Amino acid sequence: MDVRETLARMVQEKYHRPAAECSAAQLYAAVLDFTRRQMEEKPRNAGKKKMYYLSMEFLIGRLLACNLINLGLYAQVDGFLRENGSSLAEIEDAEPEPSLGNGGLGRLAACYLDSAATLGLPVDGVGLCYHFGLFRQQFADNKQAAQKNPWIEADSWLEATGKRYRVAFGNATVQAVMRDIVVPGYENGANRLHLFDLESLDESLVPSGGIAFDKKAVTKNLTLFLYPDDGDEAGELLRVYQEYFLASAAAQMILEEAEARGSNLHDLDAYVVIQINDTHPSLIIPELVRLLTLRGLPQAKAAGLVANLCAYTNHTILAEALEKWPLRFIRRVAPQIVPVIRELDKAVKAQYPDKALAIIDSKNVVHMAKLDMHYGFSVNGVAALHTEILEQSELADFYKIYSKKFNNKTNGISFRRWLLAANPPLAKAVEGWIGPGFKQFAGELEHLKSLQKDNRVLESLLDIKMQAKHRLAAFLKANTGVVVDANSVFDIQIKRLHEYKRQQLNALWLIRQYLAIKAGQKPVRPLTMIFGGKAAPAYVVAQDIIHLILCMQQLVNNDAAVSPWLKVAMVENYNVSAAEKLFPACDVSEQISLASKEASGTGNMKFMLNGAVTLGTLDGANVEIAEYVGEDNIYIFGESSDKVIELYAQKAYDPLPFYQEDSIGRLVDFIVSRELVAIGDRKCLARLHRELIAKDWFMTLLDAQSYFAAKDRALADYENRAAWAKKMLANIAGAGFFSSDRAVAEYERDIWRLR
Ligand code: NBG
Repeated sequence: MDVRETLARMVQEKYHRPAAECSAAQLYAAVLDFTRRQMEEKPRNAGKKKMYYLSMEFLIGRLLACNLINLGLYAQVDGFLRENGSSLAEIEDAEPEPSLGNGGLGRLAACYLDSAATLGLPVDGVGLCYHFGLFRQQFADNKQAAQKNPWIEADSWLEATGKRYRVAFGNATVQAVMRDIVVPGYENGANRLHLFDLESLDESLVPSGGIAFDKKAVTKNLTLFLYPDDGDEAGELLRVYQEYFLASAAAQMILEEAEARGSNLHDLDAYVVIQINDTHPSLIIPELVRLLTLRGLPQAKAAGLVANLCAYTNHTILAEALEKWPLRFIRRVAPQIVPVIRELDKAVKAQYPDKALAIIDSKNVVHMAKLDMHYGFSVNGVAALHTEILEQSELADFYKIYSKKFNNKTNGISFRRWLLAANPPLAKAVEGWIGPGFKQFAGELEHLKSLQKDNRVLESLLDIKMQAKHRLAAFLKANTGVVVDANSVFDIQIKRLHEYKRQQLNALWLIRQYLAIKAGQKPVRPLTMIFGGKAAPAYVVAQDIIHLILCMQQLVNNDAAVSPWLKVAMVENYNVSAAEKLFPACDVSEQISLASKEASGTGNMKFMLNGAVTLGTLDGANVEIAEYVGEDNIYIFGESSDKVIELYAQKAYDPLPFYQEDSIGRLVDFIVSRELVAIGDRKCLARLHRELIAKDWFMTLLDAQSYFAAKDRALADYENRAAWAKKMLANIAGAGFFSSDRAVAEYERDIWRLR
């Protein structure tokens, strides 16, 4: 096929004019058609046994560039566009970004689909087709407002499959329609992402301007939003409805496909593996048992089969994410699975009288993680430290009885998206230095280590970083209105807003820097502090932290004595597309969670791969990053996870003594200073101030001094540009382990065993 000729013809047929006369949106739509056709021609990864990655979230991001890279067509398509006065980078902005995920968990799912397809494994994703996704974030009055985020257009990656499944609820029956997105592997076959949509969905339930809707109208609202507000009972019930909708449609589809591949259902575990991504899809377990018994299998046999084919990944130790549903909720949503859950629980209780192990507790609450651990053959955490914490404390009761089920799978990221697509200049330079092998075998990045003393390499690393900072500066100007200096240090914290991630700690450092400059202590080089992330609408403290950062942004950037030395830019509606611009341009990567609380983190990996140096606690995958780069190439601070776990166990943490130290207290008090209250909302600021002093559940003040010292050290080191470039190189060279190809290969070797 001649790519240019085909594209020219397709554009002409679609728009009756030559490409040079088409708008970016028209070119995008034509290239989309072209790419979809190429993807459909890819053979589907196949095999007797198939793996289904079940997840409420798939944060796939824009697909055009990555799909073209995987098809090996990027350069040719870009060439065609350039000949016609455009480029891929230019038309890319016409692609709406689906926001089918919240953060790391959903993005991980997307990276794993890419890697599984690349490794030729028959692995399909299964999730929901939310029309308005997670909300779109807008800033007004220094606060976050939530809007809907529609992404489904006439021209889209979605394909109709014609498949429909009936899902019966207690009070209604609905149809789940299956829509597919093809997932092409890098120079390999393709898989599918199946997204179930509610046939009777009614988008008009959501008035424009906001995200409120009738949460009780489940036959019309199920696939409107990801994570609708669950602050009340109707919201909680809606979550259970969504979860059962996914579980039931998925179970039916999986059985249908297994039979088509030759299973007689009694041997289902030889045909199917299901990875349950956090507890949200756990209802697949009772639903499969129910369907199998309806097909004539005895209950015990069905339960045994299901326990042999389900595997559970835990993505957090935060209690709020280990779901527990009152049995009465499940009875309302899907009464037919209640007897099944009771039977499963009864069998557990007969074997293990210990109350801590029961699926249904004495208050008639169903513990989803416990269901997964009893009726699954594998339980994994997502970084070495996280798995250790699961085994030794959070899930210790289960580790005692099921130690063989437990295993670790440290997360990974797709190098195609986070290096090849997001940072072409760096990818090209690396290829020039060590050859193209790293694109398929990420471990080859290690060869970069031998170039540590090569000044030309170090200089071009700095140069590539500078170019990326210029590109980000243009993006920040458009997105936030803030004009930043590419010569300043770019310090970036991008991730969901949550107290355990401690954006508030970073904000205290910002206050400290602001006050220092006000007092006449100018730094040697200006600094740009960049933030990005959404806060759950019902999470008040997280909203208050956003408010503080935005107020500081206004205060700092408008102060003529300070702004030449310090700028703040909080990206609005942080998403995958913004991330692709942010990661390549970062100097200092903020990974400052309270030790023990960040299960893994994956942004930390994207930063290191793009030559940023981590400033972080020994938490999640930071621990492994530190091992791979060596202590000279990372800035570690703060109390250990052991110490933190002990403080929680003994209820021994009190922020007050820290607050009483003047060097910290004056920063905390600045939150309610005259300057800030004049800009912001006194109530929000006072609430945050009080929270830090009276509760500080995630121990911000505990690590403040050591954080400040480590950050000061990093900024001082930055001035030795050659030494810093070596740190950058060491980070890129050490990143190979964090490829999702490695992670998925481990899942295959230890859990899925598809081959
Ligand atoms: C998140 C963790 C991250 C981790 C990702 C992917 C949830 C519930 N968990 O630390 O907070 O990197 O999962 O495993 O979103």
